[in-house]
Amino acid sequence: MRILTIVIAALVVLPALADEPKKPVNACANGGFEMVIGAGEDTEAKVWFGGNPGDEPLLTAVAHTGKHAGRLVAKNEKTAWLNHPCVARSGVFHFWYRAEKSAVRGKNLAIYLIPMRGKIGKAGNKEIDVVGGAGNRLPYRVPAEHVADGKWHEAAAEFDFVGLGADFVMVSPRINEFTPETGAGELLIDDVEVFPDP
Ligand SMILES: [Ca+2]
Repeated sequence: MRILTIVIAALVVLPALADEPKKPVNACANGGFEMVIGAGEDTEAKVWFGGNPGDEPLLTAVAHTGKHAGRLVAKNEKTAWLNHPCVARSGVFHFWYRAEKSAVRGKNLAIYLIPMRGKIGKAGNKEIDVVGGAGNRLPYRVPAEHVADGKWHEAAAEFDFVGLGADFVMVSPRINEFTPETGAGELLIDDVEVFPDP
């Protein structure tokens, strides 16, 4: 009787384990900005790289989680940019942002997901731009009502760059690059996730 009980229990438990969904893995190694940007080993796949006009710091302690978030600052119409490569061709893109300032009601603030060809960190990798004008990017544009409201906002979108022949994606927050308007602005970003389709 005791043996029979154990066998029945095992038959019930095993299918439940097999059906347990796999936890999605974030393809962005440093989506939360907690690996501090610096020169050194194997940085291409891990760090954010970019530039603010006037060399304003690209990190801030005003974080959504952890100790750091990314920070773009433009004091005029010059471009502020950050890039982080993540290995995915299609899937779900998810992130948090805070729009600190915009001289043009958010119209100069954007978070792009860029389809890329080539190998991360190797010479020759480049944006796939079939339609021209960076038109193959997946754009997220910050709504006017989020500018200077002091809150973190969440955004997510599905993407599919398989048909473009993408090898990876670049997560690319921007001020004043391919935006409908340009001007001064400040944009924070944190907790970036890219979950590739299986
Ligand atoms: Ca963080």
